[in-house]
Amino acid sequence: MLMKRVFSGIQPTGKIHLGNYLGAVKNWVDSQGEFENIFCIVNSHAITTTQNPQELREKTYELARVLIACGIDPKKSCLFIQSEIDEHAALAWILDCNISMGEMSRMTQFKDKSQKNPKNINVGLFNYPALMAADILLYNADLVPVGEDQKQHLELTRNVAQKFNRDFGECFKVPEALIPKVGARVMGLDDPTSKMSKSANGANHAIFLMDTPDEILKKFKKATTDSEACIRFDENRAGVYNLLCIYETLSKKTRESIEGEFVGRGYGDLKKAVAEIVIETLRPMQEKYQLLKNEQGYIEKILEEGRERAREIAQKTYNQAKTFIGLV
Ligand code: ATP
Ligand code: LTN
Repeated sequence: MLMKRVFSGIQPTGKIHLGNYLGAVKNWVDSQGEFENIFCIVNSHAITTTQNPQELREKTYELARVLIACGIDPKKSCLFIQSEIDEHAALAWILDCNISMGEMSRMTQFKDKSQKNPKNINVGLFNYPALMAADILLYNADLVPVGEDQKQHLELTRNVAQKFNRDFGECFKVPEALIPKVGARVMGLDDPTSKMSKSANGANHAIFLMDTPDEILKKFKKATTDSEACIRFDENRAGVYNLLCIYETLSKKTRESIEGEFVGRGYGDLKKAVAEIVIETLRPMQEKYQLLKNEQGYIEKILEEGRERAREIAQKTYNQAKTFIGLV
């Protein structure tokens, strides 16, 4: 039987954080044996917000190194850089012409990001979901493992694929989102009402995967909680709920047993326990990351092989789409 194909992407916009890991990357790593995997560093998406060119180049390779350190195995998964395959931007144009302004205007990420950065509201930011749809559809992905925030973009991807297939013939596979039951929406430690994000500013907002144990402990100690004393999974108490969910995902314990563990204990104990499990989870990745730093040319080689494999698939789908629509 043919393996299902997974495709997912991550932006090299900043340091990768615990939300990226629990919402997406952990699931990419865990399911490597089960699926055929294609993972993409989406640097063309990154330029929808202002980037320093030299830093963007560096962050792209740095992210590849972090992903390998997290457990992406180049023997099992294809890893490549989006801008190296021209077909992404080219298919996005074809999709643009098949997505209505109404549907695109409903995307909430555009509204959030343009509010956060009113000085650079560009057409690419508005159009971002069409490029994301192109990423996915080029590779005939069955499944797309992402965090909760990407659900709406996946719906748009499915809609445009279905519309294209209806109007021009069966060209695209209609993909499904794969959203984890826990960890799909890790919130900022300083503000548990907004999702942990690479582009947020607060010093105490996110746990980065390469943070030292000291930094991790300090950040958790300062995490916003509330004035109630009892430690329970209660979505209305966002700060404590966020800490408990992180603990739940990493400890793999049930909610009942976690609540039992913290009966009669205070927030200080909870914060310490969460910090410890995060530190222990990240330790082997941090060690591997340091080792990879010394392996000259290793990441470059993985990305080169990834590019060749990705190109083969992408060209085929793109040429098919061009034929269907009458461009060849
Ligand atoms: P930015 O905030 O700069 O837009 P980001 O932190 O959302 O960036 P992306 O590269 O856009 O990071 O996302 C990579 C993956 O991580 C996506 O699948 C996304 O759904 C997931 N993800 C991002 N933030 C979180 C979060 N706080 N909780 C769970 N998953 C998340
Ligand atoms: N839009 C996503 C990143 C992304 C992606 C993709 C995820 C770009 N292309 C394709 C899955 C599949 C984000 O902002 N997190």
